[in-house]
Amino acid sequence: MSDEEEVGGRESKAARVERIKREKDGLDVWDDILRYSREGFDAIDPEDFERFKWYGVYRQKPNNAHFMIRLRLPNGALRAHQLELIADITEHYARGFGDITTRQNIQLHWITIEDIPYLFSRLNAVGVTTVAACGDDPRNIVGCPVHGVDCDELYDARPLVDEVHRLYVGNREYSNLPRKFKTSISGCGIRCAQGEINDIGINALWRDGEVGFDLEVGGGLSTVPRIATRLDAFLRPDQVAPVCGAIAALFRDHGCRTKRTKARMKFLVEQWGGERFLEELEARLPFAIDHDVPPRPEMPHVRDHVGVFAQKQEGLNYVGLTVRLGRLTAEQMRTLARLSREFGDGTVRTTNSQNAILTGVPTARVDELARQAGNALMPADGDVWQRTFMACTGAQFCNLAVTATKETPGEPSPAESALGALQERLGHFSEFIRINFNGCPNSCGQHWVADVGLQGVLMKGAGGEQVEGALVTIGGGLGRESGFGRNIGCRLPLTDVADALVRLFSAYQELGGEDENFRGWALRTPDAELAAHMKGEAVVAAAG
Ligand code: SRM
Ligand code: SF4
Repeated sequence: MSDEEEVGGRESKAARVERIKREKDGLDVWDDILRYSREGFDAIDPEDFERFKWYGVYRQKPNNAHFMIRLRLPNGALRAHQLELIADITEHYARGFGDITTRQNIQLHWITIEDIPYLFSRLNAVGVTTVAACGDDPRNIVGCPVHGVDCDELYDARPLVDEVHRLYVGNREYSNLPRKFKTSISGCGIRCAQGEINDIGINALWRDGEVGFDLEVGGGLSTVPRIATRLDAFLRPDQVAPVCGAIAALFRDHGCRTKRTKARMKFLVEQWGGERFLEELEARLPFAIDHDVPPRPEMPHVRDHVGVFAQKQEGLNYVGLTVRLGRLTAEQMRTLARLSREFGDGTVRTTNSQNAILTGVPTARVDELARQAGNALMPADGDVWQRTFMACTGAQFCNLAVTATKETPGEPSPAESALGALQERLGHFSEFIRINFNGCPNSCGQHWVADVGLQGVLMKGAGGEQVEGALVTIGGGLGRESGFGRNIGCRLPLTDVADALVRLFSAYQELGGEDENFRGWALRTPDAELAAHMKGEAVVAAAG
């Protein structure tokens, strides 16, 4: 179905979704879910599939009566007993595995409509919700996973995340937005919550000995990536929630509702510009915004919290563990929960780079914790490849996927093969290099902001047949020298991706300057040369 205006009298996708939302709010579908759970999959009104998203329930490909459920974890915060319950559900209802997502949530697949009410009642009983995890509403709020413990933190923004979460979730003021709406709030010293690629980015910063918050709006990825526009606003902590509410309302009232591809807030910000956006925002607030905002601090290229770090609480540490491609077995979930109880403070925090962090670990116990986590294949000193290699869901379950990423039943996993090849053939790499693998251009796995981005495409194979491949983007990143990856004109069959990555990083090791990082080398190396390295072709001919 076209996303654009009515085609040949048929309802466009945007018109259909808008009508579905008008006729019955997504939040009103719960009683129907209960009914369908009794009557079975075949009884489901196809239009209610759309509304199910408001409860974090999404049809999984190939749509054979199974669903993905997205557990909404504001700030990626979990208590051990919550993760133990998720592990039980994973084992008994989700075929044994779940994924940490790029918005710090956990997703489970293979769930049936019959089981949803029971599973949700168990999750709700331990304080885990799925409401507004999907749909045209405010999605999970990402935040710094080491809030409250990190020595370099400017402000513990967790209470603010919780306040905005309470404001957003289940609130009919925001349950019919033009499209998904993403918020990032943190007091992190390295801005790991990536405000610049969210609809709202709120980050702590200093001004004359006082901490306030920086506000940026209209960031996003997908097929039209955009870095958020910074507004002249210095917010006090008590202004954060009203500002988020007012921005969501602005988007609700002014966002595009006629084309799904244009219905994100970044297009409204682009159309209005920062100045008008701020005026419109202020007109909705009961207080004046302080416009005296100091320059933005420069952020490092490395923006995660993996590894072992001393906490601000003396004698305690947080330990960031690497989770391979974000995928956890039920057993690994139980191990994380157990380790957090035995060695830490009983919390497990998920990260937007699909990893997990345990906090409150006494110094004397760090080594044993790291040993046990390593045995469970979640090493704290995970090499850079496992630490930073991210992959979206891909064709295994995703309705929009062009290619496989993490896994396709019966076939080698392209992401796993590539990660394995880098680990085995290049071994330890001291530099932080971000490789993000997506099964289509939507960029759920954030390939635009990766050093090396892989975007699933269909292409011609050696014999002229159509094969699954990856289009390569290089040089993306946030923080210092931020920018989106550039298309270097290189498409590779998925079966060649592992070798191509090894060749690319080997070339960098050989040709990069002594103090030059991969980013610097990739920026100065011509596209054709990078592509030739990846394809194993003669570099001189390609560069010439
Ligand atoms: Fe996403 C749609 C998975 C983060 C941009 N995304 C989808 C769907 C629902 C497609 C489908 O119909 O099946 C995928 C569900 C497959 C499944 O079963 O898992 C899906 N998106 C994901 C996750 C699970 C990828 C991951 O492996 O981590 C992430 C879940 C986040 C969460 O927990 O809330 C995920 N998606 C993102 C991000 C990254 C982010 O938010 O930082 C983006 C880019 C940022 C942005 O929104 O601009 C993203 N997803 C999209 C888009 C493009 C939206 C657009 O504006 O055009 C779609 C397609 C759509 O909405 O029509 C999409
Ligand atoms: Fe699906 Fe594409 Fe998102 Fe991957 S990037 S989860 S393939 S929509």
